[in-house]
Amino acid sequence: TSPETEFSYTERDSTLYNLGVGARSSELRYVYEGHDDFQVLPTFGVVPQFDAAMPFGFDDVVPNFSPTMLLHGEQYLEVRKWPVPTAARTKNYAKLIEVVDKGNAAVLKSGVTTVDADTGADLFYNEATVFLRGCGGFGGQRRPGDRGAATAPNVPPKRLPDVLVESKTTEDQAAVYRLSGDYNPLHIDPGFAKMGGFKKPILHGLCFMGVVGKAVYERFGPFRSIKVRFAGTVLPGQTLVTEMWKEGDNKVVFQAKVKETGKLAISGGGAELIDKKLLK
Ligand code: HDC
Repeated sequence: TSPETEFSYTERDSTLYNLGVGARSSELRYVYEGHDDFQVLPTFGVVPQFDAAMPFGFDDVVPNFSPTMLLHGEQYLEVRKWPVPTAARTKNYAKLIEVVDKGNAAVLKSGVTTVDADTGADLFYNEATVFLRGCGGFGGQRRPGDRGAATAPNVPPKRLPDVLVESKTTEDQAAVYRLSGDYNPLHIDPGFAKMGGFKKPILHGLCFMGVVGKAVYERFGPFRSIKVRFAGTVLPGQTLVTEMWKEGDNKVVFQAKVKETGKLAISGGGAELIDKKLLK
């Protein structure tokens, strides 16, 4: 476990995050702090983890690490307080969960707990999986561990989706999203993107997780957890088509495709819904 780090955010950061994952100026509850129902989208919970001090260096745990070859593979987020505060002072604690050897690549999972620095109450828990191309073959474990909802495969049922939502991103989506704390040059610097094997900068995984999470939240309401696999890259300006299936009383399984190519961007999506009556 790492030393704790502090991360504070304000209503301005909440609005900037909402804009970064596709909120429009017509959606006043996301962009105007004076609105009666002003709120930050629940996937904001992935933001504080970026300030956590990781208790390891990539070079210490995998061979051949290169920042240009790092891709975000999966993300699991627990939202432990509703409504999500639109401003808070937080403390963050990070841990290394596991490093999996996929042959060509390594898959590294880390966890970050975020608590309210003033009350000590839990706010968020995150598990991030990074896919480290060219870092495998070190003789490590081949399969990730099973940690319930954090690792559930969330296979969509065979029937047609119950709900389908199209969300167009803008050409400037990554340039805005990065201001929420992921300054990886892969999303803004054409030269860096080329070194990583991409013709141009690609969208942050957590940006399109936010776009898709917004669709899930707006149709199904608050969730206690959300998990995604980043199955394919997305370019700023492309349109995401989110397909959702309600399974039982409190689960939504979802995936998202890039409309322009038909390719999967998010697979194995799952959200565990909260009974709204419990929030009153
Ligand atoms: O799926 C491929 C891909 O390109 N996915 C999209 C990646 C992407 O666009 N991510 C978002 C952008 S990058 C980003 O946002 C970085 C960010 O700035 C920093 C994040 C920092 C987070 C830290 C927070 C604190 C790809 C390349 C990932 C895999 O494709 P292939 O190489 O073709 O793999 P494949 O042959 O299908 O499978 C090989 C084994 O790997 C497992 N696997 C596949 N995709 C995975 C994955 N594991 C985790 N995550 C994924 N996305 C497969 O299951 C397979 O395992 P096995 O051999 O055991 O079956």
